[in-house]
Amino acid sequence: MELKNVLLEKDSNIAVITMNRPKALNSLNSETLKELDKVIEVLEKDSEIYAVVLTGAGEKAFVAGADISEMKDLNEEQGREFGLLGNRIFRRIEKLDKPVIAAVNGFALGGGCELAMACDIRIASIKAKFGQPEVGLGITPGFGGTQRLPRIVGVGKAKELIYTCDIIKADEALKIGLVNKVVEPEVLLEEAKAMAKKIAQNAPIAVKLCKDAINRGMQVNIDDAIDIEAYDFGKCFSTKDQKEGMTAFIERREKNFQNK
Ligand code: DAK
Repeated sequence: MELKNVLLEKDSNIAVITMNRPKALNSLNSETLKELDKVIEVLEKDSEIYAVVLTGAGEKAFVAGADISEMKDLNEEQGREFGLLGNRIFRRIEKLDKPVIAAVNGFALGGGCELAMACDIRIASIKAKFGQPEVGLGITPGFGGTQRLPRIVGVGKAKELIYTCDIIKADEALKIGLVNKVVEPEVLLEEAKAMAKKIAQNAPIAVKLCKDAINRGMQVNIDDAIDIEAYDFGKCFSTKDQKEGMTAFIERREKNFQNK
């Protein structure tokens, strides 16, 4: 598949995905969603990539939501199909076996905010703006907003943002825990890549298992969650990287992880 709306670049052990429809503020039409799906599939199979950065092309938007002009005339069945397509891809990002950092460079509205929330970590430029404007368009958030936003910022704040369609700036997003960090626009990508590189220095399988344990553990009761952690902890001892990490510590030398 030829990619034009979504770009993928690799830089040693990290990958950068760029949503690339700046004329329409990187909004998500079905073509873009299908390209994103393809890119995620490529990354799922790439054992040399340990962390991913996801950003938007241009200076204005990360992703300004689902494409309203495409959605406008959908019937009930087509609307459901569009929603299922987006949800399947966002879930695929959430379950990807490497951390994904959203570098939010501008508007992250509707499906754009939902895309950022499907990532593990969000770093925002001071120019970023977040919101779920769907009820103002006569729809509910359709790509997980009603589910992920309350899990990230708490039920009360999520309800306020979703019911009012308020658009909040990066500093407010930081205050409510929607983003991890706010930086100047010129250094956003650099900061996100630096964090990705820092993650990529650690044992990739251990990082992957942490993502799995946190994501699955947050959905179940604490006893089951601790079982998930114990199982993933045990799995580490079947890896060469666990032996390498501990041996390097004892021998006081640099570690050399191999994702094995
Ligand atoms: N869709 C399509 N085109 C968009 C767009 C969008 N979401 N956002 C912007 N654009 C296009 C504009 O139409 C314009 O195109 P031209 O007129 O130049 O051809 C170009 O991008 C530049 O936008 P503006 O001229 O409007 O730029 P401004 O700086 O004046 O305003 C803005 C920027 C971000 C405030 C404004 O563009 C805006 O309000 N955009 C819409 C934001 C929004 O409401 N986003 C949420 C979309 S709803 C579901 C599945 C999914 C969803 C729901 C249900 N199921 C089926 C279950 C998700 C829904 C959403 O995401």
